[in-house]
Amino acid sequence: MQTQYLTMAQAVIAFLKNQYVERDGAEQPFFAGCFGIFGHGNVGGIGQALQQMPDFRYYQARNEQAMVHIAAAYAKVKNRLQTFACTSSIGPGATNMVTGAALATINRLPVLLLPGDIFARRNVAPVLQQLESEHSQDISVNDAFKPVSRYWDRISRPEQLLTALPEAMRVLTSPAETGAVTLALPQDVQAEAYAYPVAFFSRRLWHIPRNRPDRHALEQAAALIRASQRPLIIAGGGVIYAEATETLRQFVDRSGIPVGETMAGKGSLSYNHPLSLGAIGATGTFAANRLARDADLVIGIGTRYSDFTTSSKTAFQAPDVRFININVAEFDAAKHAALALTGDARATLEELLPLLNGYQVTGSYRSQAEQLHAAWDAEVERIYAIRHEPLPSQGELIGAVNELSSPEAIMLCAAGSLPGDLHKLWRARHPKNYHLEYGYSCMGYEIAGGLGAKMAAPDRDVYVMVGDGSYLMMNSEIVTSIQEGYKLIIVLLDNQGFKSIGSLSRSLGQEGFGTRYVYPQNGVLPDDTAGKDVRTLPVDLAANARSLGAHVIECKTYAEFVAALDAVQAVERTSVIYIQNDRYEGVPSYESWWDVPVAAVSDMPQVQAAHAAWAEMRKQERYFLGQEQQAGIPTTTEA
Ligand SMILES: Cc1ncc(C[n+]2csc(CCOP(=O)(O)OP(=O)(O)O)c2C)c(N)n1
Ligand SMILES: [Mg+2]
Repeated sequence: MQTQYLTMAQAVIAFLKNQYVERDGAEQPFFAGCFGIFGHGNVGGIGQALQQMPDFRYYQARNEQAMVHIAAAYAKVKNRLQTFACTSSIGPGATNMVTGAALATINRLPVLLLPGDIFARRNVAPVLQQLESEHSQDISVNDAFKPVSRYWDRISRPEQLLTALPEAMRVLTSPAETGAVTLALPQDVQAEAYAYPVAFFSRRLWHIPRNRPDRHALEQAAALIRASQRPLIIAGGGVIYAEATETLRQFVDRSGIPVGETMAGKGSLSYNHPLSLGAIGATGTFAANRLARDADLVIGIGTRYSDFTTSSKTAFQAPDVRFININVAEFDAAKHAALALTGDARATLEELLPLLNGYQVTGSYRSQAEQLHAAWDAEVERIYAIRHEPLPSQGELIGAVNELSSPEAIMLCAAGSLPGDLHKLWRARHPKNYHLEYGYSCMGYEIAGGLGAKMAAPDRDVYVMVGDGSYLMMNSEIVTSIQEGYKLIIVLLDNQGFKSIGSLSRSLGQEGFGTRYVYPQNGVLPDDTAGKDVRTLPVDLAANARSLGAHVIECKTYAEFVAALDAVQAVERTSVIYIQNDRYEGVPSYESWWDVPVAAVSDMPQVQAAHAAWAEMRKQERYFLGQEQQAGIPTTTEA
């Protein structure tokens, strides 16, 4: 057997650069390179290997969490067919990646994490940054990755790579299993050498399948659809990852079944299709939510039915509503006691189409859907046209970005009040136009994610929409975008704190406590009852962005904002458009609900009132049990 004497770390990189994927005949390398931050836990191992193999491009990040976000966003834009590896030192460098791992796993996005780990040989322990345990020497902080990884391993002998790396690739490239994969690499073993079989480093092609569902289930599904009176499609992220949007459009055109979209699925159908109802669920439109309420058949495609999609299980109120779920993951396909079509979204819709030959929803149902579509469009128009003063409203600023950005652009966001407003208001013109990380809704994803998106689609303009809270949590990758020459257009909306949680807090009767960025008064942070009677902080976010190398345009009015969106086109590097907006002028919710617990006991009458309203809404939450639906199943605590 031919062997090659390499360090474990060199073997990792030599293996990774030879992994390719293929779907529908198109081949590409699975890894676009490696992001990393070096410390004593990886500098002499993976760091040395990357230096020796410059054809596997190394990128510097500023924060380990951020680099995982970059990789996840990149993978999302690439429909999960390509990603980055991420290398960190041991200890804090490693645990900084845990949040990123959770985000990737929840959103079903492939990322490969290579945290350094404590010495396998142990004799010099405790090493710098080592967590010691008195009852085991086989524990390190990297064990914290286990619940947030789809595959986790620790490489304590160099030859373990021979079985670990293929498993890592199997999971990363599996449409159903994918998420974060963590290989903890002890710092001593990284630098140890071993005679690896040369065959281990030969080019390997991973075929990404388009699995087809069981034939019998397909026939049953066709029969259920034919028998339904008020069917509704919920399009989730799986539609976009499977590149099923064109097939979905055909399916909708032929059947007349209207479509509501989840956060990850928005853009599945162009916003101006007459059967597009836009966003569904807690942040949905009245169009989608009204049809969901009375639907007798819900066809979920590539959705995992988060509480935002189901309005905390209150969205579907028809007593005998049934579900058909098309999903690559059996786990998601089975949700809500559905008829499970376990398979790729595109392949499954292709199989279903001929079985529905001649089928159409009734004319009255179709025209109801089309009227709702038009009515919703008018509502968007109304909100885009608000000119709030002195500070503009978020809705009008979203309208300006939507209308003044190229239709080919990517708009990206993750947390705050923006996601809900964007879900309702953004007019998605292509499947990548609307990029929301809303599985984890992680403050700090925005700028890092924007960089990942831009690296994945350098020909598209990338608009990062970010609140002041998220901006303060992680703005460091502005520097990386400048270093690597990827231009981001960052729209920074400053409302001096948490508009989102402020409004949530008020809805619970709590007056926005702890959500404003103001000085304390008499040892307490003022809430919304203090009104304007507060001292604001001397923080200058525009100057902050400028100090990181960004081109900054500060605006005060809607007109200046519009001018800035135009001016930014001529700038070559990452730019920040800074504007203050109103904390209270919000976009309402439309016939939907989200279950957030309210204190059962309080001295404040508003909290008591909120609790009573909450208890009333909870009665609408449903279990879906299949054939015989049961409404009004008592909860254990309030039987
Ligand atoms: C990492 C993280 N911490 C906390 C939260 C909870 N949270 C959701 S939105 C939000 C406030 C966001 O503030 P900002 O970015 O200014 O947006 P705004 O609400 O003002 O629109 C918080 C704290 C979160 N989603 N992510
Ligand atoms: Mg804010």
